[in-house]
Amino acid sequence: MSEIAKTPPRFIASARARLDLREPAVMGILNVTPDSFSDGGRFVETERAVTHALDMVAQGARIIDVGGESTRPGATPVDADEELARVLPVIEALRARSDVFISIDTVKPQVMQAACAAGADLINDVMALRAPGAVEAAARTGAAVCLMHMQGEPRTMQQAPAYDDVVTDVRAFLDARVAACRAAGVPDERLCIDPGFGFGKTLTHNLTLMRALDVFTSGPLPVLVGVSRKSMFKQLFDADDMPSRINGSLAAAFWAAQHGAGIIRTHDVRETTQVLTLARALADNQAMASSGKG
Ligand code: 8Y7
Repeated sequence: MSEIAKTPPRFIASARARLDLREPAVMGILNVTPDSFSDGGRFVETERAVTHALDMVAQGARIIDVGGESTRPGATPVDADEELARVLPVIEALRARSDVFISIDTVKPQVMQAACAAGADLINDVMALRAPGAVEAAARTGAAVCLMHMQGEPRTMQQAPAYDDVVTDVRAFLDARVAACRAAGVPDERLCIDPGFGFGKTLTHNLTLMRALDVFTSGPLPVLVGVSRKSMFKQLFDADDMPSRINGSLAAAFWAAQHGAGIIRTHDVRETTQVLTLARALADNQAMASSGKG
């Protein structure tokens, strides 16, 4: 591979801000689905979420991904009003207290629009803007967009995932969604792509995509990789404990960084930041020397 092809795109931009991706950015996951153990109400939940977000920023996150609807298989769908009631106060409060790049994890055009008006910079859509009106809504916001591949829908996607060739199929899907965005007037500097690990994929599909990550990172758009704590590690290790899942996630994050990923989505920001620090130190010993650690 040529040096040029090995150099992934250097940034992603919203109308408000530009995020430098010459070093991979850590995206911290912020779930704001109601906590059944909390009786403090929405205000308390908002404060707790913002505190967690600011902790993740202090630990190295450069993007916070705010999600108000679980995409786990079997999760209960929520309507747009409820989703907005969960995420908007968090986005507003976080934007008031931090300059961090804020991502909104949603598939609903109405939520995209309101979240971006409240200060979100990136629309992270596991449906890749396939909901009616989503491409147009995203184009209007001026926000960046992450287009993720998913086969099927969350409720049933793990029942019998099947591909002719998983790498070619996922690549073709993402190319088509990128084309739809370009046609709606979204410039490339606002786009990134994601093979969607675990979304309608067997363990073998996930491993095949990870092995072939260069197919995605050698293109013109930044690549987001999300493997944090996913059940692929439970299966691979035949172990059902959280430390095993985190170990797998961190090792996969290292692989992803070595293969040109621009954004790593994770629950474990401090640990993932350390992994990226190691990847950086191995890639360029000048970084260590100039940081005074050499
Ligand atoms: C991903 C994601 C989830 C991912 C992107 C989980 C919202 C499931 N996974 N978004 N969302 N990529 N872009 O286990 O892999 O975190 S939710």
